[in-house]
Amino acid sequence: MPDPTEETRLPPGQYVPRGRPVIHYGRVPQFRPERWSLSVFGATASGEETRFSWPQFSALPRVSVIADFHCVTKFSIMGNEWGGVPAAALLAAVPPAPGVAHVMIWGEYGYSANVRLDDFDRGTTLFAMELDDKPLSAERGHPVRAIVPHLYAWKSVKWVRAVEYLLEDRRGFWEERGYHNVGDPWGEQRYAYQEEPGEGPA
Ligand SMILES: Nc1nc2c(c(=O)[nH]1)N[C@H]1C(S)=C(S)[C@@H](COP(=O)(O)O)O[C@H]1N2
Ligand SMILES: [Mo]
Repeated sequence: MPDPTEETRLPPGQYVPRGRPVIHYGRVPQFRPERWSLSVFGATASGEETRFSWPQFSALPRVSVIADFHCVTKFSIMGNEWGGVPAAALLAAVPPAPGVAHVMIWGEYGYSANVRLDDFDRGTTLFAMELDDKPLSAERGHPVRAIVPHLYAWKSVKWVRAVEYLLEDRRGFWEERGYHNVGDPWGEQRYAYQEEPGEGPA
């Protein structure tokens, strides 16, 4: 049944396609649990890096979030149910140092996206392991992908392997290639040339 609220939930310039595209740059990595880890490094409160093994990461608290998904190429996938570890649980397990206002989310093969700590530390930002009650498929980011649903989907890094706490903001993969540093779909913050003072790294 069509959902009548979808139209009002759609940010400007977006449309709902048929089907659900899969988009990423480069290859789909293979998951080897015994070799996998997720590191939290950079400006941590302790000064130390924390590395979660697969069993350790899997044991963190879980949430379920229903959210829409907006790609800067203008398609939106509405009403996804993501299950996984809330970003807040990672921040609680590994507190950032005072002064951290941005984080870099790192995927396999060097893909990265920077987000403001305020955007990371939202109830709806999570490290998803399930989509619509099924484990994520390999091409959608298995075993763990970031979901930052209120920002354009290039920030929702698949195959996450690290989170870096930043004392100074730095551009990630697409942000270095001309995309907006913040990426709010409601403000149509698509490209870097639209950035206002203070929205990008100094
Ligand atoms: N590691 C990684 N994550 C990524 C990308 C990528 O190239 N590499 N592309 C991003 C972009 S631009 C989009 S639109 C979404 C697509 O997610 P989907 O394949 O589940 O639709 O993944 C994002 N996460
Ligand atoms: Mo995208």
